[in-house]
Amino acid sequence: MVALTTLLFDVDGTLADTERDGHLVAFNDTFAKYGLPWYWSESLYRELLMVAGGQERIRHFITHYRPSVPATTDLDSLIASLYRDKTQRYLEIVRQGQLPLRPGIKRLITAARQAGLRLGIVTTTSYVNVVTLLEQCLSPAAVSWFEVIAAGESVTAKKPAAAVYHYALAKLGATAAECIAIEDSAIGLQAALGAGIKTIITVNEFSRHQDFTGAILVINHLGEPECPFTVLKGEVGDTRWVDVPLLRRIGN
Ligand code: XBP
Ligand code: MG
Repeated sequence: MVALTTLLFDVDGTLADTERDGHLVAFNDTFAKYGLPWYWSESLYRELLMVAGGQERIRHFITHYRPSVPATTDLDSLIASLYRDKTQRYLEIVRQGQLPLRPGIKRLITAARQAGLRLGIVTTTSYVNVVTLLEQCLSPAAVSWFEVIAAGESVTAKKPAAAVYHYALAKLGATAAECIAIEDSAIGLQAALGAGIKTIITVNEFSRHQDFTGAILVINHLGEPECPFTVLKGEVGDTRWVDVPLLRRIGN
């Protein structure tokens, strides 16, 4: 039996519900700014979220949904430029404080630090997006609480590839067996499982109907004493929110 030493947090959909009120708004505002007749509805975005990474998602949209694209446009530079502007728009939204942390995130991170657990971030989004969200929502010092921030730029193959989790483990000098990942999506789960890491899923509006086979626990959120979680899959006894004792118990 290997003792739990490390918690690895996904970002989008896990730390905060960033997709609908953050990334999706930023994508659509950017399309409008460029005069493109593209609009991603929430139901379309649910499908597009199966492709991780903003640039990859835009490219997938162009290839599979065949929207009108200016005839003279070099696709690679259009995508790169859209992504740059979309990131600026997203950062504005984060800085305006419009994306609160999900239930239990602040409490669990605080408790994990007090218990001496190591913390890491493993995400598909960019480093600047992570840092801005952590500083805005958690604490101006929060970046220093995480020993590794494995982000979109850290690896070539994004989730569901396991590369970003392998990258985080290597940076930490940790084994998969001593970690638990907290994710919100099937592609995040596949990435963590691909690296051999036990994974808890906190579902959200975009991911709740996905396949979470292989997760050690599936819940609606991490829970708070005044707002307990609902267990969708897994066994937690009498526990009503994710705390360090529960993690130690189910992590073995
Ligand atoms: C979620 C993603 C990202 C975001 C958009 O990442 O797949 O692509 O939707 O951010 P995770 P970017 O759940 O791994 O945190 O546009 O910066 O990619
Ligand atoms: Mg996610």
